[in-house]
Amino acid sequence: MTQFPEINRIEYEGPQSKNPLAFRWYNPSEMIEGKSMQDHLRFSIVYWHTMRGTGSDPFGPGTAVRPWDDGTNSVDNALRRVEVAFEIFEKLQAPYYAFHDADVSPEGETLAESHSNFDRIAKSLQEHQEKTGIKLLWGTANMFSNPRYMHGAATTCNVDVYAYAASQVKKCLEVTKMLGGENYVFWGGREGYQNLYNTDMKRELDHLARFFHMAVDYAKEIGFEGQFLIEPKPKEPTKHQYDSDAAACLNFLRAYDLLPHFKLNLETNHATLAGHTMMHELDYAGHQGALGSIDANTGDLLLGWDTDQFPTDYYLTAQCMLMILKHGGLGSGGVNFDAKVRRESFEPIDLFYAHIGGMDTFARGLKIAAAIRAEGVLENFVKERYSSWDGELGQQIEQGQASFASLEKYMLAKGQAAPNASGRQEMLENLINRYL
Ligand code: GLO
Ligand code: MG
Ligand code: MG
Repeated sequence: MTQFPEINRIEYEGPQSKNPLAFRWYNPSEMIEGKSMQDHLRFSIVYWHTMRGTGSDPFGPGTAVRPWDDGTNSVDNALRRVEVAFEIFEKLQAPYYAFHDADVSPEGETLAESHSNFDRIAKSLQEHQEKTGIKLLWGTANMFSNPRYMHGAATTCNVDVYAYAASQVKKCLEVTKMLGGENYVFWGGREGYQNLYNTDMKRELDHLARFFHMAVDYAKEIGFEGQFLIEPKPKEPTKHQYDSDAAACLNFLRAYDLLPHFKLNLETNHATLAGHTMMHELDYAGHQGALGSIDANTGDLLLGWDTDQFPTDYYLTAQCMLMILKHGGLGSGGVNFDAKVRRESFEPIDLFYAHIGGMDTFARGLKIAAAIRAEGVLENFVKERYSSWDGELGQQIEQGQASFASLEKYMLAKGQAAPNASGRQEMLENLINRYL
C-alpha cells in the first residue's frame, strides 16, 4: 500500500527544471573526479526526524500530520512506519538510512520486552532492505530521552543506569550487525554536565572510556566490522558535552587508547554551536585520519540552538565538499540528513521537498568543489604560500634535524627574516564566488 500515490520516484531533470518534485543537480550516475555522485554522497535519511518528528517545541505540541501513524507505542504502529519509511527512502533514491533503537522500536516495560520488540522490528527492516536494496548507514542507541538517563548514560553517577545503557548498546550492535550497518554511532546526548559542584569529571570520563572499550570488545566478539563513530556536539542538552568538538573527541580517544577504533561523525549545526565552521571540523578530523561521516544540516545563526534544518546554501555545501574531497571522501560514511522539516511544514509532502532540496544542495556543492579543484587555483595558492618550507631550512625543521641553536645560527648569519607575502583573503573569496 502506498502512502504517496501522487508522488513518483524523484528523478533528475537538470538545472532548467521547474518541477519541485525533481532533482535539478543530483544526478546519481553522473561521474565527478572518476566517481559517481551517488558514491561520493552516499545520501542517508534519518528515521528520528523523518518518521518520528512531530514538530513539537517547548511552546506547544506537534503539528505534523502523518496519516499512517496512530500515535500509539504499539509494535503494529512501528511496523506500519517501516512500510512508509521505505517508500520515502525509495522514492527519494536514498541508498541509506539511519536510526536509533527507540525510533524504530517501542521501548517495553522491561529490558527483555524492549529487546523482543526490537527483534520483531529488525526483521521487518531486514525484509524491506532486501526488497529495496536500501542499506543501513548506521545504527545507534538512544540514551538520552528516557528519564533514567537524566544524569547521563555512560557517564552517569548511577551504576545501574550504566549497566542498562550497556545492555542497550549491546543489543543495538547485534541488530546493526544483522542489518549490515556500515557504521555505529555514539552521540553522547547526556554525556556531560550542568554543574561541576556535583560532578566527578575524571571518574565520568574514565567510565565513558570503559564503555567504549567494552563496545569495541563486543563488536569483535560478534564479528561486527562496521566503523565506530563519535559525534561531537558542544552543548545542548547539557551545558558542557564531553564530546564538544573534533579536537576534544580526538584528544579523549587518544588519551584512552581508543583512536584506532573510532572516527568522527561531524554535524554542521554542532560545528557552529562549537564556534567553528563545518569546514574547520572536517579539515581537523580529516588531517588526523578521523573523518568518518557527516550529519548534514544547518543551523540558524539568529536562533543559536540546534535547529537541524535542511541545508540549502551552496556556499556551505561547496565548503563541505571541498574538505571531503581533499581528505579522500567519506569511506564507509555518508551524507546523512540529520535534519527536520520545520513546525509549519506539517504535511507529509514537505518531507519530500526538504530532502530534494538537501540532496540537490549537496550535489551542487560537490560540482562546485570539483570545479574549483580542477582549476587548482586554491591548491596552488596554498602550496605557494608555504613554499619557503620547501627549501633547505624548512626541510631540516620538518624532518626534525633543526634545533633552537641551529635556527639561531642561521638567523644571526642572515640578520633579518625574509619579507612576508599577502594572504590575499579577499581575492580568494572572490575566486570562490566565480564558481557559484
Ligand atoms: C542531536 C544529534 C542527534 C544525533 C543522533 C545520532 O543533536 O545531532 O540527532 O545525530 O542522536 O547519534
Ligand atoms: Mg546528529
Ligand atoms: Mg544535532
